[in-house]
Formats: sequence, structure tokens, C-alpha cells
Amino acid sequence: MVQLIDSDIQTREVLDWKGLHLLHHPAAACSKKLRIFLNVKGIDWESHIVDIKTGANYDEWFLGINPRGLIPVLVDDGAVHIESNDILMYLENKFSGSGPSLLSAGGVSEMEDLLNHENSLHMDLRTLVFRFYFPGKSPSKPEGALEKYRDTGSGTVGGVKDQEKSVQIKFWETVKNDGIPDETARKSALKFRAAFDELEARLGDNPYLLGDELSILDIAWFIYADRLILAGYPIAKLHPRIDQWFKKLSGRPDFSKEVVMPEEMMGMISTARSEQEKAGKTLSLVAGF
Ligand SMILES: N[C@@H](CCC(=O)N[C@@H](CS)C(=O)NCC(=O)O)C(=O)O
Repeated sequence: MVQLIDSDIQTREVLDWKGLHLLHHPAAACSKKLRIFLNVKGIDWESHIVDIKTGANYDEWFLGINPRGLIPVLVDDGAVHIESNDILMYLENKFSGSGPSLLSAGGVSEMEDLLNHENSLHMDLRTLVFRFYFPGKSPSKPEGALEKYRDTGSGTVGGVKDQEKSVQIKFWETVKNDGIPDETARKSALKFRAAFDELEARLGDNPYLLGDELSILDIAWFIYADRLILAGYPIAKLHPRIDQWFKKLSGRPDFSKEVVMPEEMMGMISTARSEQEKAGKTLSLVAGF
């Protein structure tokens, strides 16, 4: 559980916020995860949009809340929580009596291990999304943004100097210098192939990843699958059971309302896909699937 301590937080006003506040963005993957969870559980919350598209996550105000400069963030009666999977676990424990239980019957520690694995693939997801889903758009940060990011905020999580910022900065610098080469994209795609193979085996004939009941793990992987499918990952061809699982969850309004895409965006994705096909550079072709 990543709950910040007092000295991590420089934007002191949030310490006085009452109730449940989510700092998020409508289009961001990890934010969608949390909103699906809140829909399923029927929990009321207050919305604060952080516009990552204009770099609001690098503003002093936001870095004073999350020293990592990432969304989502949950503020619950002045307590600040970061990291989407940790927030999900925190909320499930706090609201165990609301809506269905989303913990696994198989045990919390197994689910936590699986969530950690999902989280470890976040940069690979970002790699594939930037390369295949937002093609043509430069994913790099504007001039000076990374320096500002490096120097703003407490830089600590739990009172200890945090390494995550360096990981983020390295990602953006590498992308700026080298773009996202085929080999990098291929390696990320192969990691997802292995992860989905494992999930496919785990799913077996069960309706959900951890058995008969929906759990936090389904919500977390649903969002990754949604993103990857839009980037052109051939889920139906490689993982037919996962494809059925995904389609079933997509049929639920509490899930689908968070992943619905504006028509204009779908048009842009389909134009990009045709261009990738013409160039022989779709995700499938680059990955060798
Ligand atoms: N491990 C983090 C990842 C959070 C993350 O990378 N959030 C992205 C949006 S999905 C973000 O804030 N990106 C802003 C940026 O990199 O500038 C979590 O699960 O909360």
C-alpha cells in the first residue's frame, strides 16, 4: 500500500479535503481502472481532472501531491494514496461491505503478486500504446518539462528518496532520442504474449481470471487488454479465451462506459492502422505474431 507520509506532501491543502477524491484523467489507463472499480462497487467520489495532455501533472501543485507526477491519486479524508493497484486494494479493504467483494477467494497474496506483475508491465504498455495507438504523434515532453519535473516536489515517497522519477525521465529521454524502435516494441509485445498465455491458462473454463467471481485482477487486466487491442494486439488470434473474457466484460455498462472511444478517435486509429499495414509495420508484423 503506497500511502504518502506528511513530509512527502507539499501541497498542504489536500490534507484538509474531506471525503473521497480522485485525481485522474478520462483517457488515462490507470484512471479508467479506478473508475471501473468505483462503478462496480457503487462508491461516490469527487473528481479532479489532471490534464496530463497539457503537462498539468508536472505543475508544482500536482507534484506537491504525488512526487512521482503520475495519475491516478486518491485523497481519502486528507490521506494521499498513489499507485492504481495499491489504491484498488486500499478501497476494497475500506469498502468491503459495498457492492460485490473484489478480493480473490484464492487469497490476497496471490492476487497482489499478480497485480505486481501487471504493474511491472506498465512501461511496456506505454511503449506499445505510443508506438501503435498514437502513431504519428510525438510522445516526447516539451522543452524544459523534464527538468521542471526533476526539480519539483519533495522527491520522496514514504520519506525516502524515490527512484520512480528517474525511471520516468529515462523513458521520456530515450523516446526523444531514439523514438520507439521495432526491437523495443517487439520485446514489449513478447512480454504481453507471455503474460496473456499465463492468464489464458489460469482462466481455463472459469468466467474470471481468479475463478468464479470478478476480482480486482480482472479490472486491472481488462484495461491493459483494451489498450493493447486498440494498438493492434491480435488477442482473438493468440488468446481466444482471453478474447471471450474481454468481450464478456465489455458487455457490462460499468466497464464499457469507461472505455468507450469517441468516433473521431476511432477514425484516427483506423487510419493509422491502414498506414501501418501499408508499411508492413503493424504491431503483429513488428512482433512477428
Ligand atoms: N504504476 C502507476 C502508473 C501510473 C502512470 O504511469 N500514469 C500515467 C497515466 S496512465 C501518467 O500519469 N502519465 C503522465 C506522464 O507520464 O506524463 C499506477 O499504476 O498508478
